[in-house]
Amino acid sequence: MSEGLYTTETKDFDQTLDLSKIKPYGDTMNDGKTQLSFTLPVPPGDEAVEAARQLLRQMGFDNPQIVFHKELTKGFTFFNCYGSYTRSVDFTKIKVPKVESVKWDMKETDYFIKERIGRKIIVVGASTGTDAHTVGIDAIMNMKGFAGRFGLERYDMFETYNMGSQVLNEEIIAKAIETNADAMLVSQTVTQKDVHIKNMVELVEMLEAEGLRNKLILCAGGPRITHELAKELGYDAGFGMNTYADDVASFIAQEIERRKNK
Ligand code: B12
Repeated sequence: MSEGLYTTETKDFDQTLDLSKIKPYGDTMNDGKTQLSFTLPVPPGDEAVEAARQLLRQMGFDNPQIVFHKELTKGFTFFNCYGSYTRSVDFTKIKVPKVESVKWDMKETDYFIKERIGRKIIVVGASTGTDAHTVGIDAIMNMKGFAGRFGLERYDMFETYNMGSQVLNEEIIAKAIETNADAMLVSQTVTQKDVHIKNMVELVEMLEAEGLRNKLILCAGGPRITHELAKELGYDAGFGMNTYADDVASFIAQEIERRKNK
């Protein structure tokens, strides 16, 4: 066996990591290798594959490969593709607004609330508007929690009211008034036609009209919610995917303390 042909040494590969120019990693650094899929509104065939290839080139991919395609329904073709992405982003310049609080676990948060606030924090939550997705709000609020982290119901120092899904803004506001809530948790999963924005803005307007906005800590969450978006829409904080009750519990406890000291 000739030396070198089967060598596993990596010295020939590009190993340069320049954070000011990052691009997708496939097999080796800076190769730009990316997998993507999309559908075109044309029937399958050579012309469809060529159209997909040309689109990939226009998107900035070198060596575009269509590795799979299949008719989805009459007149529509689905593609799986690979290509080497040619552009890059400057990772050192990226700034993402984040919720400003120290993340504690359940025991630490309970201890802080007991010591510094001296009473239970009351929270109402729901998946609002027409949104029927309950898994996200349950992950945050229910006893069992999510991925090995308990939800707010499990905390000694939170009193929680999870109203479920498809709850109208009027209903969650009424519950906040009835329970004298400190915080309101709104979950929004469906974002088609920006329905979440309309719904979230309407809630803020209704709270302002009731003179309640400044009395409540208002948090939004969901797979497409960012802290930046939530702040823009008039919320105190926004939480996206991979959030745990720990994140929002720490934030609420610390925000109550901050407001006390204002
Ligand atoms: C399960 C599911 C359903 C179930 C919901 C059952 C239930 N009881 O919840 C059913 C079948 C009912 C359903 C229906 C629909 N669904 Co659906 N569904 C899903 C699915 C597969 C999983 C969602 C989920 O449970 N995720 C797991 C949880 C744990 O994640 P999460 O919600 O992101 O929550 C986390 C964070 O976001 C955050 N979080 C969430 N909320 C909150 C709130 C606060 C305050 C905080 C702090 C944090 C927080 O914390 C959570 C834990 O980390 C997704 C696809 C996917 N794989 O994600 C589609 C998906 C969400 N559904 C979708 C759609 C389009 C629909 C329908 C419109 C389909 C239809 N045409 O009928 C309907 C809508 C019904 C309605 N009126 O809302 C789209 C949404 C697209 C969009 N961006 O708008 C998705 C993305 C599927 C897709 N790719 O098209 N769906």
